[in-house]
Amino acid sequence: MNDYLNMFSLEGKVAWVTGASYGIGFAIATAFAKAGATIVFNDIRQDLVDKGLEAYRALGIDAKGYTCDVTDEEAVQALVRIVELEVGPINILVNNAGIIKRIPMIEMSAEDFRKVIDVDLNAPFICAKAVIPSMIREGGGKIINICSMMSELGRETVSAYAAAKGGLKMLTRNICSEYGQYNIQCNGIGPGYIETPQTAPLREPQPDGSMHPFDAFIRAKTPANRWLKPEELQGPALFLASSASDAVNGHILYVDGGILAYIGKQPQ
Ligand code: NAP
Ligand code: GCO
Repeated sequence: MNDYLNMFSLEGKVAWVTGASYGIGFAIATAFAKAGATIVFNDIRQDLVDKGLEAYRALGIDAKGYTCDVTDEEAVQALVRIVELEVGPINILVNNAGIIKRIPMIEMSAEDFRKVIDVDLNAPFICAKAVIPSMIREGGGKIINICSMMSELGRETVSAYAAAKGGLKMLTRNICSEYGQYNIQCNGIGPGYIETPQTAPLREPQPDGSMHPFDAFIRAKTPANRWLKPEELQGPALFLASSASDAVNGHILYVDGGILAYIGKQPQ
């Protein structure tokens, strides 16, 4: 039994999770730490990093936190150099940092569109590019890109996000194609609708006390009939970060409570 569990061990590994002070990134990093990895995370503001450091400490995790904007290539390259010196070469990268702007497309400025593409698509390219050379030197590595339902589906108001997350799916396949020969596995996780600050506006109670209409919409679309929790991404992320998935490459693992398999709740 233990041999099987050892496949999921991250003992001795350094894992960098971007934007991991809270939310999905925090949940994933926490699981990696419990599996033995040293955790490196960054966030865009120092106060978020401090909040993250405190949250990790509260769980007994000695994470290393850095302030870094993942869209800034020079800052990312500098961060990776510092981490290599202070912690060691990065074996696992999770491109988690992301933003969404919910604006009807014809009302959206080109600047806002570019901003979303910058954080959700260009930054995963920048971060992966920064760690792949040392992964090659070290004989392999794991890259996990946090995709979305919007890697497959469209929805009103999320044109930039869908374009970025669809692009991230193809970046995942391309990193696999280009660097699989160096024992680098690059896979994606496509979360369904997860209870985090990013989706808080879609779950806000209404002035009359009723739930936001988006809540019923998502439940009707999800065979599990509920929102998912960040912790439900821990097992899938651990699988993709560990040697248990060494033959899995270029795959998007949708963790969506069944949304993509389902046409939606039929009328009663
Ligand atoms: P979140 O709660 O908004 O957390 C995202 C984190 O990334 C925040 O700490 C954010 O900082 C940080 N960040 C944003 N821009 C950054 C930048 N330029 N540099 C460094 N850090 C930056 O999001 P989440 O819901 O946990 O989502 C995490 C990932 O999963 C995102 O890629 C998201 O698109 C994806 N996802 C989420 C869901 C969902 O239902 N929640 C579903 C599918 C996919 P700030 O607080 O300053 O913005
Ligand atoms: C939206 C959501 C998305 C989802 C997620 C789906 O407006 O559709 O906020 O961000 O949470 O990405 O997988």
